[in-house]
Amino acid sequence: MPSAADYTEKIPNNVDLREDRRLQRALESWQPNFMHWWDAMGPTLPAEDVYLRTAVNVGREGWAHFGHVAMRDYRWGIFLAERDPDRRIAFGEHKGEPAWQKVPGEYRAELQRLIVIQGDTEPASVEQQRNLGATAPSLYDLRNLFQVNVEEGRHLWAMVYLLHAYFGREGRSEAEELLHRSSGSEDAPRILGAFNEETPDWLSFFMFTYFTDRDGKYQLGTLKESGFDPLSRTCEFMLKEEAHHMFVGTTGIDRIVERTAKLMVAHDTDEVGACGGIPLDVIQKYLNFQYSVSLDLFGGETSTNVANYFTAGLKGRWSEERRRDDHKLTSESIMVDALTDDGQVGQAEVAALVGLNTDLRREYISDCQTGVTRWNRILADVGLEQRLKLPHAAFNRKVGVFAGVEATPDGALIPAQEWKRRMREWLPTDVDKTYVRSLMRPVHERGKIAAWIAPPRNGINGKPFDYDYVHLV
Ligand code: BYC
Repeated sequence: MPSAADYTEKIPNNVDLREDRRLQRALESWQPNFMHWWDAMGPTLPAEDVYLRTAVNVGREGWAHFGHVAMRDYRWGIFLAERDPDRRIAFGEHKGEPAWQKVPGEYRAELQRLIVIQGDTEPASVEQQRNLGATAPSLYDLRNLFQVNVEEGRHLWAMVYLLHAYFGREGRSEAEELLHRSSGSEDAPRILGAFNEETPDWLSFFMFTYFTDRDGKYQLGTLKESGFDPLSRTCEFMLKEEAHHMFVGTTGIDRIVERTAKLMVAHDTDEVGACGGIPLDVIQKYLNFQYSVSLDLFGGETSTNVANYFTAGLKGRWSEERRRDDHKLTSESIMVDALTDDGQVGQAEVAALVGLNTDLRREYISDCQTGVTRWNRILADVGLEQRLKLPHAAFNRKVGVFAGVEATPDGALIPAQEWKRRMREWLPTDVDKTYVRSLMRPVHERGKIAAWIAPPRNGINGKPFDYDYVHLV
């Protein structure tokens, strides 16, 4: 299996697509539908070209090529990480058996479902972010937005390839549906909750790329462990692209906090709205929102679906191979969040297999905390005492054990009436959103940046901040 991408083909790929004419024809007939979707639902700001990276090789050494391209001419393709011919399934009841190169008949439905759910999130995020170009704080940020967008488009291709190549007619039909559902639609919404929320401003965008793309990292990490080798290899390569998306989120929030902190110190006030910054309490509310909707993406604390996926070898754990247990978990247990009989937040012991969503969510939560620690260091470094924090797992949840209760960010359960009265202290209000939106004036001039965010430390691919990352029409 070659690892270099073949760009002489209509659909760039490293899977020898030309050897399978039927599959090639099927994908080539999906391609115009994808372009139609991109034109209708993709970025709305007209740009002549953008300084983008394109995958050229999936190997370790230099997989990306950088250059100015018209976004519509971006070469969306199919790239799988290199195949390990000796790979074996690392967990579940098939542990030790050779990884599957074809879909095992008995797991067809479950695998297809996982691939469809994963695939559905990719175009959804492009739809959510489509209008942000019009209010980009700099050409550097605009370029990063477009990079994220084209790569989410490629991730859709990654899942569509699997559906076409391995799931026959049903797979092709699901691939069509991925272009028909749309984020926030009344009739045909995207499958998972967070992907139907709006991303109306850049603070939301950076929170999304920090918290929600990070769910992507963890879910892809579990699918990378899959016994179904083509899925594993697809996810492995997607994870490389995903790292940049989270970088955009982490450093985006760094730069907002940095600017806010500077204004707080310079004007000796928390009310930095008057000087064009985003107040820390508004940043905290956006964080509360995006984190809580992202926690929902891990499903219920206990789930028989996830137990079945694991036992069957379809979806593993984060860092499965580094875990020191039997990788079957048939006799282990785990403590999960639960409500006690007297209605308090507590813990319950359940079989480890049904608690695997909790296991993954915990990995995710501790990773999320690293960003918060980093942002708090920025505050501490300028001598401020205020701190950001992750809200309690019970806060603002719509999925799982806390879906039916209301909780404060500290995890105290409160009556619905009190929640209604106080939620504006914790979640962005219309006034907060209107204020943030009022700051979102485009800065499309080379080397300039909006006043509510600090410039980045470095440019992209060794280029300076004032590089002409995007040529607008
Ligand atoms: N919204 O048994 P449970 C990314 C459903 S992000 C709506 O606990 P399970 C990206 C659930 O489907 C990563 N419905 O669920 C990021 C089930 O339905 P059925 C995306 C929800 O199956 C940024 C029922 O509730 N990839 O890549 O254990 C930009 C019972 O729930 C939700 C994946 O998620 C929800 N939030 O776990 C671009 C990986 N949560 O069976 C891209 C694939 C649950 O009763 N998906 N439900 O009809 C999975 O692994 C699992 O399906 C889930 C849910 C983790 C999502």
